[in-house]
Amino acid sequence: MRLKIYGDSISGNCLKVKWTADRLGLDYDWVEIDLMKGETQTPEFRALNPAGQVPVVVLADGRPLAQSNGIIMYLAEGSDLIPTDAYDRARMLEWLFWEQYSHEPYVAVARFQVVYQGRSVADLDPKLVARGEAALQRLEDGLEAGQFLVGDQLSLADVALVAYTRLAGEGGFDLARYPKVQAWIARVEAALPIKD
Ligand SMILES: N[C@@H](CCC(=O)N[C@@H](CS)C(=O)NCC(=O)O)C(=O)O
Repeated sequence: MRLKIYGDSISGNCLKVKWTADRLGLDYDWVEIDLMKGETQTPEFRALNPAGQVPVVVLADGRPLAQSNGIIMYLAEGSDLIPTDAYDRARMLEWLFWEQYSHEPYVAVARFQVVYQGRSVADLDPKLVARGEAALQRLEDGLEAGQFLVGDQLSLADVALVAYTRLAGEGGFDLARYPKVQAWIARVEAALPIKD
């Protein structure tokens, strides 16, 4: 058996896993799961991930693993996507935890509501928009010191955070207000590489 990645191509959380596997040159099968059709809620899928969410991977030995950032940490173990220095590695984790709690719930959710639920940008909850803008500003400030989020080397922090940041415009955010973020998106897209 080889690695299987269960994901929906509309989901940045799933694409993170794909880009990491591609960058590492891993052999894998991509299994497309349509979350809009409820395919994450079937008994078969919930046997893989009781949380009923993509992404999920099934390792070559049959063990399943969920949570995008947990999966990319596992896949990238020992690679140059994880800094060897303990402090830099912890800073990468700082970004990964922040992404799931303070960025994705606003930047990704705004995009989801606009693109997939048909809500107009003007009708988005102002608190959601304000928190998304704060997250984008936090990224802008975080890019003051280097080319990538942890110094000058691409790490999983960049892979995870670029996933929804590059699509923030679809949720009504104006990326032109964050020039360092825009330049960083282009650098990360080229480094992975990300093909649309
Ligand atoms: N914290 C999880 C979030 C996963 C998640 O929210 N997955 C969404 C797609 S982006 C999903 O499967 N939603 C379907 C559902 O909740 O029913 C991760 O990083 O993997």
